[in-house]
Amino acid sequence: MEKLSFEERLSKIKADHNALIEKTNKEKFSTNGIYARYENPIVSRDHIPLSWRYDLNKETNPFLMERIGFNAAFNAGAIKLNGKYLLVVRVEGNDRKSFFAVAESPNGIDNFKFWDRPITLPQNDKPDTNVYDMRLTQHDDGYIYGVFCTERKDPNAPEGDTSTAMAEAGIARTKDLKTWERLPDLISTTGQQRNVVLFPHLIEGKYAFYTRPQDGFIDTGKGGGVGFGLSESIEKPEVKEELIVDPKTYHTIYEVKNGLGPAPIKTEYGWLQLAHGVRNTAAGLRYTLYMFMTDLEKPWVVTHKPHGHFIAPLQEERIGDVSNVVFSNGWIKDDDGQVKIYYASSDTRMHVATSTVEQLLDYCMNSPQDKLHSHLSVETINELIDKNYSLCK
Ligand code: M1P
Repeated sequence: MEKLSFEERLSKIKADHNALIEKTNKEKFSTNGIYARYENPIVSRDHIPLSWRYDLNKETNPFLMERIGFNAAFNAGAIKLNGKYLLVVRVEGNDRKSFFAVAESPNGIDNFKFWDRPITLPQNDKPDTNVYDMRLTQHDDGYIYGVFCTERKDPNAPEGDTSTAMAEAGIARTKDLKTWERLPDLISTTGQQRNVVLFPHLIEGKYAFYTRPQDGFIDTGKGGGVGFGLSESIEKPEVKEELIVDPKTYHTIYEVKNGLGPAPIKTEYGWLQLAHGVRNTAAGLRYTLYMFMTDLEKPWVVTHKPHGHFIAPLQEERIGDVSNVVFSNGWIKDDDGQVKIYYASSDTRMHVATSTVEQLLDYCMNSPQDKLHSHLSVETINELIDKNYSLCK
């Protein structure tokens, strides 16, 4: 291939980058009628600004090499602020460290552009080794909270074990996603926590958290299930009791573990909840998304739960750094009831799916439940066939 000069290379890299960011995204036809997928991923490592990657000075970087490499951009929290759709993206460097960076779009489905710099997250006494998967909650107290996983080396790991980690829930708050105040990590009843989400209202005058108690870093052990607990204070967050809202269950799509996605969406019929479920396969773990609803006044009580998965990895979504995974920790409800569901595929890139509150309620309230046995699944299918019988003639 013809060797390009520094200037030619720079101009090509800039043109390709702008074309990617400005590419319009088209809705695909939705066969399921519940939500629609889109043609293109909305954020990927290729969206990372050039000024984070290249030394753009010809003197110090004559080959115009990438000086800092990025591996993935995924698992984003989401919020709409001042009319803009903002994602707090988990960006992972080639060095395996994740951090947070805001990507902004005017319409929530394309033209996502990273802000000039990543988020500077203040550290507390125990510095984070790695941070990821921030859930954003606009709380009644006026702050936007970001609850995320902070990972550090397990102090009890045997000598020579350089991979066993401890996962805890880190908490930071902001009003503009630019300046962040770090609060202490959540203290809870189990050794480890991931997938912790702050509920937007106080309950009995206390801050309420959805949790995911687990015994180990990967294995939930005796723990597992989406939990719920109250904390007297947010400045000294501690949940002394966790009740299980939605347990992991034998031979389901959440048989190994599950965890809440974004903060729930309030509707007149209850809270819409999005979560991920993990099952075993011969090819390893498979992560899919599922939905349920909880009671308006008692958001720890499940009222409706459709069977099986809501979104599973499809086609190119199935392949990536950690294949066969979809994961979501962000969605945005617009004032007109449109819902933008942000999900990552295979720990690699971000996608959007769109639906409405009305469709999601219909899905949750009118889809059959998982009756946990094959013969009962057949019974449910036959009920639908009976209902349709005269209509099919
Ligand atoms: O690799 C899949 C996901 O694994 C973890 O999720 P969970 O805590 O439920 O196992 C997280 O590390 C998540 O970031 C990742 O997408």
